[in-house]
Amino acid sequence: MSQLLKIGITCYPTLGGSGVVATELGKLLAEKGHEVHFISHSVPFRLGAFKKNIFYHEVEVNDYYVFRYPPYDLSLANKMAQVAKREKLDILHVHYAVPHAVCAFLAKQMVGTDLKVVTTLHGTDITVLAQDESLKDLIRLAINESDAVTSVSEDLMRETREVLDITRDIDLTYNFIDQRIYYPRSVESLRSDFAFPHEKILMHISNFRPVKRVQDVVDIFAKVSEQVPSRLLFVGEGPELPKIQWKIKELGLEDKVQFLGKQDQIAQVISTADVLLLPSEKESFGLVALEAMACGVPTIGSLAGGIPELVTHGETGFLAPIGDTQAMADYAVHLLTDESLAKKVSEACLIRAKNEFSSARITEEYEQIYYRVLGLD
Ligand code: GMT
Repeated sequence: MSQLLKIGITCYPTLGGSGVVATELGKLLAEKGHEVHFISHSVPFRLGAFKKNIFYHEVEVNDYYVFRYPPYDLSLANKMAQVAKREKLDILHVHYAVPHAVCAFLAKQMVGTDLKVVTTLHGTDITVLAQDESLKDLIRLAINESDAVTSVSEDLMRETREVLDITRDIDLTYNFIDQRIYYPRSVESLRSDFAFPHEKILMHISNFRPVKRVQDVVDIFAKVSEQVPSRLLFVGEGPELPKIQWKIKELGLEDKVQFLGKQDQIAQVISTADVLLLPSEKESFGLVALEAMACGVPTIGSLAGGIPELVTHGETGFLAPIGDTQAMADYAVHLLTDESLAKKVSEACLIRAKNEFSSARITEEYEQIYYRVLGLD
């Protein structure tokens, strides 16, 4: 048996794909016998029930009156160092360069070089923050000083090198799904709550940030619903939501569109859909498309970021240039009106999710990285 490790994990613990990936990874590592210590400002939302080998350390922020902004990052760095020393951590695995890799860098200065830092890049830290001159040099330092850096897609890796002028090795570790949670299931009764049997369901799940181009989702649906009896379900909440609600009203689509808000049981919700729409402007990976894929639901989306590394055009979904809502609508009509094509694509989705993005495979890839930086490989 490989050596069991003590691993600290820091992520954004609230909603978001990076928090999901970090938390699910921690749970899987704990199942394999490693000791996992989450260090964050609140309990990661996907942590679930109390489990063996999982610990949580809360970062308390000093709100002293001279501070204009409470120094969360400094408190986090200090907490990382304290936990690392007390628990004798081998690894600090941080998700997001800003501020987490920077805090880990500081923690390592306090603890010593035996503590190894692994940084996983998820997207926004590079595609948005690294473009900001006020943060760029700091992000470059945190990445260069990490003992290993992983990226969730080749596209993000390329962009990291380009934007930050970084030449160091970066490991590719795709997002993954736990197949005990994401699998195709019969949801006929749930489905009948949202659509008549002859209608198709299109779905969009996101945090409704401008980068998700949710208005394109509405445009695609407006075109599809002219040709195919269908419904559109929105899952999630975020800044663009009011604009979208207004647009739906303006187009007279209210009867065909429902907003489900934030949902916990994403696997069940996705299983009600015939197709997922993901027309993002930027998407380093697109975890939601993988979750759909594992449930046998294909994605129609944009050729943005890492999406083409996940969705194989013509096999497990269909992709078009960013903003080309006509092409995306045409693909949707094609898929939704050809039953044998839909069945073939759905089956291809299940195979691809299982073969390429299983939790067992990706967890092992992360473990290999930990062993490598510790000199245990
Ligand atoms: O998509 C978001 O806005 C959330 C963001 C996050 O911080 O969790 O997601 C990013 O990380 C996910 C997990 O690696 C990826 O699947 C998403 O593609 C990525 N989002 C963007 O690149 C916009």
